[in-house]
Amino acid sequence: MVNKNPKVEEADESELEVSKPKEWAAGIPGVTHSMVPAIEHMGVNRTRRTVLAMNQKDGFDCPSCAWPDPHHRKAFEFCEEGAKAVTWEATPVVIASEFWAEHSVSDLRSRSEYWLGMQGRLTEPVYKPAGEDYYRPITWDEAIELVATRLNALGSPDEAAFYTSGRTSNEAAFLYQLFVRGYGTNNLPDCSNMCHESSGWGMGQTIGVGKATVTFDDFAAADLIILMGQNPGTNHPRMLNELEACKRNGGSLVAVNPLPEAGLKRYKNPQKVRGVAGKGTELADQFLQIRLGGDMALLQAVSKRVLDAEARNPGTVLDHKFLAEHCEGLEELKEHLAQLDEQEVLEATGLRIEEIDELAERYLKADKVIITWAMGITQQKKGVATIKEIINLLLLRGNIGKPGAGASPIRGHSNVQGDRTMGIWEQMPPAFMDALGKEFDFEPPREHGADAVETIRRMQEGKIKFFLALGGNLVAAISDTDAAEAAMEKTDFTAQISIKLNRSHVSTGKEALILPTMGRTEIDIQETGKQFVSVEDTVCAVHASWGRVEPVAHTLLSEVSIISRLAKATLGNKVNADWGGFEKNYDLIRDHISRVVTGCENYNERIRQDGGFILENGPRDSRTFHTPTGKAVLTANDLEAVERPTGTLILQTLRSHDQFNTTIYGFNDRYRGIKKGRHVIMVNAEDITELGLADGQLVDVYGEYKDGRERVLRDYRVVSYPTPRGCAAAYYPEANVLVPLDHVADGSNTPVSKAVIVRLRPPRSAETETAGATATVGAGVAAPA
Ligand SMILES: Nc1nc2c(c(=O)[nH]1)N[C@H]1C(S)=C(S)[C@@H](COP(=O)(O)OP(=O)(O)OC[C@H]3O[C@@H](n4cnc5c(=O)[nH]c(N)nc54)[C@H](O)[C@@H]3O)O[C@H]1N2
Ligand SMILES: Nc1nc2c(c(=O)[nH]1)N[C@H]1C(S)=C(S)[C@@H](COP(=O)(O)OP(=O)(O)OC[C@H]3O[C@@H](n4cnc5c(=O)[nH]c(N)nc54)[C@H](O)[C@@H]3O)O[C@H]1N2
Ligand code: SF4
Ligand SMILES: [Mo]
Repeated sequence: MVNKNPKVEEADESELEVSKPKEWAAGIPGVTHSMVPAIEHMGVNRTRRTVLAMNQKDGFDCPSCAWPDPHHRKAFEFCEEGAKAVTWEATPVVIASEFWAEHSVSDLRSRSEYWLGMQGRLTEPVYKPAGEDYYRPITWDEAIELVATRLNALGSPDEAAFYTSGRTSNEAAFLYQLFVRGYGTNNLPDCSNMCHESSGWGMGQTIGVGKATVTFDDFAAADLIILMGQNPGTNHPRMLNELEACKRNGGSLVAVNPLPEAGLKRYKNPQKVRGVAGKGTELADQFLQIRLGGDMALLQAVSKRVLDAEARNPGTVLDHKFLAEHCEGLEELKEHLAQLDEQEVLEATGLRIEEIDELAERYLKADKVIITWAMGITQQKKGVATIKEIINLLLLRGNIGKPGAGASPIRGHSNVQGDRTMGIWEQMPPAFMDALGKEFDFEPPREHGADAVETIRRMQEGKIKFFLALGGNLVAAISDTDAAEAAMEKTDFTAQISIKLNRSHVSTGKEALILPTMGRTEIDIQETGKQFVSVEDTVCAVHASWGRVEPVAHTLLSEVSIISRLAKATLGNKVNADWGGFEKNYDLIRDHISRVVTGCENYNERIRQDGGFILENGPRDSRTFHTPTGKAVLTANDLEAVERPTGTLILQTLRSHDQFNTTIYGFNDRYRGIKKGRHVIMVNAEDITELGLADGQLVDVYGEYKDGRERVLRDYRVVSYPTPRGCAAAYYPEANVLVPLDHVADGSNTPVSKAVIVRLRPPRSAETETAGATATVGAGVAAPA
């Protein structure tokens, strides 16, 4: 292993390069872009053992996104983004013991997220005592004892919160929630609270299950796939294979997005000769460049057209049999949509009537329709209601519970869905709690716990004093960065189980602990031999994942080991669980999962089947809807447009091509033509002119939320970009500074990261320089609010 800290160059934002956005995604450049750094960082052997084992049946599950694997695997079952994630994790560079004495926490806090992540893998537990500015290495026994002592000293279990990020395996997640509930709280915030929480509620309340109602094969079998609020070319790259397959089978694709994302337009499949040399496959047949937050209006307008078509030709348009047998609420929906104001729709969407008509015609022509979506839909104030509108549109023509059709939220983290199945949720239903209590002979707490936003609020109020994280980087991922950091610093004790350094290790409680763990790529050997873990992808397929390379250090413990030891030290005999046994043999954990988690019966046997198994899903398998009436519910939802005062813009925060959430791999957003920098705000050319700005100039970006707190991103460069008028985009996590903690989606409490009102002003840095530097900024923009 490489025991020295590499020299890491921070980005020089003044070197920003901008070129035209790309028209196509993937192809050979995608693969070479990933393989060169892989070999450079890991050498040929480690690259071969990791990248080539990725997504193979005897290998490990790609730790990046939650896109599923095909039944028949090729030799290369990965994409550029998967290779980057693996290179970042399996790098042999480790943080040496001396690092901690050389860098104070204050020094580390001045570094960028990129710099922190590039220091290499964490290998030993380190502890920062209260009042000190340095971490120092301690033993595992000391670290475990410290957590147990602090937890057992709290006045109430609800003074602690236990976060989970979606890379954690099913086995670790199951033990973690047992530990937390055994300790006595449901404060189990997770990354899903900031991600697909709106999908869970929108689907749960209408069709009784918050998961996709499609299988992998349905994509290729669909007549029409409508992709909403999603950038698959970067965030789910191998999804493009299935979109291509759908086209090849005669299906069509519609993309609804404010940005003309490369992966929505044209795809060069790196596995095919045509993809290497030719022009690739034309993807979207129709591209609707919608305004931010306009989807709910669009969906209502399309459903209204479907109902109008039925009124013109009674009995021929709706799926009457399905609606009569399986659904309720049709009359209410009809009544509600009859009132729809088309002018309001045009304003909210920014689209032309003909574009909406065309989409409705495409929908009516298709027998099998899938609608997919991701963060462009869920991270909106009306996210839950918008998802209910997706369900409305699908139900009208029976597009749920038949092959080639369905609702498909596309999950983010590779196992975020599995973690929820295992009980990582602050509001698990009573039936789960009953089964858990019975299995382990204890009384689980019944009161709902705090989600991610609520956890920060309770830290602000001094009610949550202890924080433990199983992966992730909550301080950087949650909204209102400054407030979140202050809240975290107000706590007494924070501990992070992590593989690499990040912002959450340097914005800590008074005492802080880092517990390094093994990644999914690494071979996990315990007393009874080699262990595997299991995960669930976005289409409910559960399968095994086997590490394939030597762990970067022998001091590392697996997540299962760390949690078992923490639980044993903290709980003693409070729950009837063989914590020591779990660590030695993960089959024992899976035996418990079989008995507690519905759908996971005979888990050990089924997980060993070729390719794993698919969890049951009522709507998908048998049109069974676990709602109070047993029927799927068509819902009437009131429109609410995003209001934009004059002189402001609606900002969305999104991912570049060189990052995984808060992990920054590099400074290029290749498909969008933005290179060597991240401090940019993408704005429509006409808005740039109207606001009196110049393409390429620096601005300060101010949040307009009126709660007395100043929110600003300084020295951002304006980049002219084909986004709709009035809409802008900037990269997350940096832009989280602008998202207010209280700006959350109705009904899911998810931060509204895709519609923040901002105002651009001349940069403060320029005001102190020559007057000439601000000359290009017009009064309309410069005027203070
Ligand atoms: N390489 C890579 N892969 C990842 C991740 C990563 O960071 N890097 N993150 C993972 C995670 S956790 C997640 S949740 C997923 C996220 O996957 P995405 O949801 O694709 O991620 P975002 O970058 O947030 O992109 C949001 C998309 O929605 C569009 N959009 C924004 N607002 C609206 C709107 O109002 N309406 C419509 N119709 N579109 C809108 C944006 O223009 C953009 O194309 O990706 C996962 N995969
Ligand atoms: N403004 C804005 N904010 C957002 C979003 C947005 O679009 N805009 N997106 C939201 C979404 S969709 C999500 S999912 C959240 C993401 O929130 P998180 O899941 O909290 O963040 P990540 O950046 O994925 O976490 C990365 C860290 O996880 C640790 N890690 C990586 N692999 C492992 C592992 O195998 N085990 C352990 N124990 N640790 C590991 C590493 O130390 C790494 O630094 O952010 C949300 N925040
Ligand atoms: S599509 Fe997602 S899961 Fe598949 S290899 Fe790429 S990053 Fe990994
Ligand atoms: Mo996510």
